[in-house]
Amino acid sequence: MGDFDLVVRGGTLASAAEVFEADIGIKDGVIAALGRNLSRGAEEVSAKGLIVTPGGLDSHCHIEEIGQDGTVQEESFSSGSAAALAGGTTSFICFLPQWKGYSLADSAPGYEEQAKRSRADYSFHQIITDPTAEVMEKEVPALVQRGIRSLKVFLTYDPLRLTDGEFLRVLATARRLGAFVTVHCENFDAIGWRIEALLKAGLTDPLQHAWSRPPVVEREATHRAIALAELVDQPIQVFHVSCEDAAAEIAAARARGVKVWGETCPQYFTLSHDDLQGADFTGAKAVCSPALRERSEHARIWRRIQDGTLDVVTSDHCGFSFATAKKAAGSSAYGTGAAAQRPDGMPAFNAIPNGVPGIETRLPVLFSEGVSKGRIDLPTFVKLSSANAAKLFGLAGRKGTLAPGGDADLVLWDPDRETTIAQERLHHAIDYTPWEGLPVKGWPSITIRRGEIAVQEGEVLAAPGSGRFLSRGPYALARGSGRVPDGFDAAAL
Ligand code: DUC
Ligand code: ZN
Ligand code: ZN
Repeated sequence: MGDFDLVVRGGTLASAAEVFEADIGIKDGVIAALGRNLSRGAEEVSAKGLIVTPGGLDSHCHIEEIGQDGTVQEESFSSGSAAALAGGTTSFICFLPQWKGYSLADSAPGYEEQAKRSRADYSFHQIITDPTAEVMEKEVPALVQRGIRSLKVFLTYDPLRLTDGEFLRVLATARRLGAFVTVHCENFDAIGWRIEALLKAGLTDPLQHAWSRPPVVEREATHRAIALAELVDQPIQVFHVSCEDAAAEIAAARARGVKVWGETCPQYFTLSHDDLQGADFTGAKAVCSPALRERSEHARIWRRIQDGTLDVVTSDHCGFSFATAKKAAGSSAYGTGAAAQRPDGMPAFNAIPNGVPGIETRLPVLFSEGVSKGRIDLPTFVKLSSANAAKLFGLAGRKGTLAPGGDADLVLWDPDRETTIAQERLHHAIDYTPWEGLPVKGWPSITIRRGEIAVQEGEVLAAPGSGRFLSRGPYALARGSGRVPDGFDAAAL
């Protein structure tokens, strides 16, 4: 018997800090040693000519989510996690729903049981849509005790959105408990007003989804979310930043010392209004919120990635197929308004469920557009794909790391493999990818999850149920800075 269960030998390792040559010795699912010429393992994998990064952590994806209207997003934990692993993501954080008018316990019963089918490790953000005293004073503290330490709020979508008063209540509770808060920032009333006018003008195409929520709508809500978080002194992450307007709000607040972080997604630096204008209603495939922007916005998003304002890239993966959801006047919470029909029988833009599938393509697109095109270096890729999310969500030291003691989640990248993204080769359960035909350079050859080969050359070997729930303990980053206006800490009462 060797010292190790598995040795990954001869690769170029990329961590969030450096790039170096070493073997990786793995024991009991954990990285046990790094070094040259490690002794033999019971199993050996050659990484010669490959780049080895920590496994991806997708800290924002919607999997098998059950809506208040009874609809279930089409991606199951089994299919979604197979797709994640095939694309180099070994763990993810998805959402526990709260239905308005329901306790947390009574919302989407059985959801946590379903998650046990995952092949990748997983955790949850708890969505709060109805912050009653019972929920905030009893259920959320119990949830945090169970290791679910992040809350998600929406400032738009009916029936998900919170008023400012409700949002403040969530922020104050999170601060008392040392939980983290993530926010979808768009102005609900502004969007509703624009939708009404667009429909009145007979403008119903998928492109008008973007017209209904231009950057100013996102900027306003981002500014407001940050201001309220600053008032409470509660750390937040602004989800899916799509434009410079919103990113600039985050950068300005960070410069003042506010604990705010910004996330973006591959759709915001690769897709644009052009994709919303596909023939035969295929523009619906690219409907997501915040909406896609003009192509000229991409360079600005890259600049904000490069300057660290946007320091996490997630998929915001959504399980809405073109045939069954996007074209079918989707009955989903992630749409805005009744299904006004068009003469061609397709739904008006406001009734198309919002969201794109991207859990499998997130890292290959980021690697290709970022590393292969020279926009970011390998340590930055690691920060964006796993290490920064691990810090923000209380998984540092366990995920997103190559250091001994961390989980042996690894991706062996072939940096020279050139291919095009094709639906027929993906593992997700959705019937399209918005990146169909995109040429990419760099692809995961092998994904290792906690020391086991989970995917080899596109073949998923990890079984449903082999993923583990990631319970998260207290951590400093989720704590307030101690700065409150006038020294009066209203959240402490
Ligand atoms: N945006 C999407 O595009 N889909 C799901 C939720 C969201 O905020
Ligand atoms: Zn969102
Ligand atoms: Zn989302």
